[in-house]
Amino acid sequence: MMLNRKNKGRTGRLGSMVAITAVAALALTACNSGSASSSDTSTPSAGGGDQKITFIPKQLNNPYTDVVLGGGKKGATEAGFASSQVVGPLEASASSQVSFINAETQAGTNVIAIAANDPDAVCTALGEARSAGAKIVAFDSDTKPDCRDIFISQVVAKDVALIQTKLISEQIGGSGEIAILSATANATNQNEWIKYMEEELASNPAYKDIKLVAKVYGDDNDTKSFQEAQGLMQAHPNLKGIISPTTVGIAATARYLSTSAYKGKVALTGLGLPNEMRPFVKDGTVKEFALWDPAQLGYVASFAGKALTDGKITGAEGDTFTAGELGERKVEKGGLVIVGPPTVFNAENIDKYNF
Ligand code: RAM
Repeated sequence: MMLNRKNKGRTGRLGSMVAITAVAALALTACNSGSASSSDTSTPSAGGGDQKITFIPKQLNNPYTDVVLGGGKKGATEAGFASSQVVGPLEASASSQVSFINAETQAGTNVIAIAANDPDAVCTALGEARSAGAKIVAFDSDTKPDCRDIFISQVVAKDVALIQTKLISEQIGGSGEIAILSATANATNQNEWIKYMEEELASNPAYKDIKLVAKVYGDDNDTKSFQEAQGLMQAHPNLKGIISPTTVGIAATARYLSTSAYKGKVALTGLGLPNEMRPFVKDGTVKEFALWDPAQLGYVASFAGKALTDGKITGAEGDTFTAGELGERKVEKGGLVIVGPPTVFNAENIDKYNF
């Protein structure tokens, strides 16, 4: 469990919950097939009347999503929602979340927490949900700011980019061709990180000998990501490194590299789940990568949703609310709430983390 320094002593219980809730969420999504799924996870009310929160992740069947939603469910119970549930598409395509939002509007759900697959495509549906009285919490991947009340962001977006450019530069010795293997082409979060990476590569003299030669999209689909990694190596024989700012992409790319002639020769970094990346760190395919604690993202999103629906905050700059054992959070400019710092994982520390 990763800790925010100021909250260190207080996060133990959340940490022990992560593994349990992640397993439960995995079990739920494993039962789903077809193009849409839902899981009702009603929990007893702790004073929230009949208030309901529904999480709509980018997609189900993504281990990252499962960890986020484990934290979200725990947060929902502690914050006092009468029930929490997860619904969402199996693919992270731009408009795939619209029908789920509409169903929540019909159901009179108090809080819709959404990781947007596209910043614009969800806006009309979210506007209708808000007209019907729902509060909208974006988490992980933002909507256009005027389509939601608040955005729970894992880490300052620019810092997510900077850590990855630094890691790839270190791993390729500061020069050579690199590529980015991202999630979907519309993903708000990945696109913002990539924008900052490109700016940094272009403006920081330390990176003047690094050349970004390709950006490809694995759509947060394991098979497509694996094939894109393979394609990159064929198209760019001089490639020295790959940044994959998505847990699905980095795991698939690591799997491809680990049994190829490029293992240990072509560097791979980005954002990964320690539990998925552990074998590839141990076998020498990957040296270092980064992430934050996904459970904390869902946990804070639930408390933000409760504060909004109770009228305690509006999402305005300077608003504060208490996120359970993670303590007080402040809303920054643009309705932004930052959850925690990124952590870098490598062979020395990876066994300390279980998510
Ligand atoms: C994938 C998703 C998610 C992102 C992580 C890092 O699981 O694209 O949105 O935050 O990677």
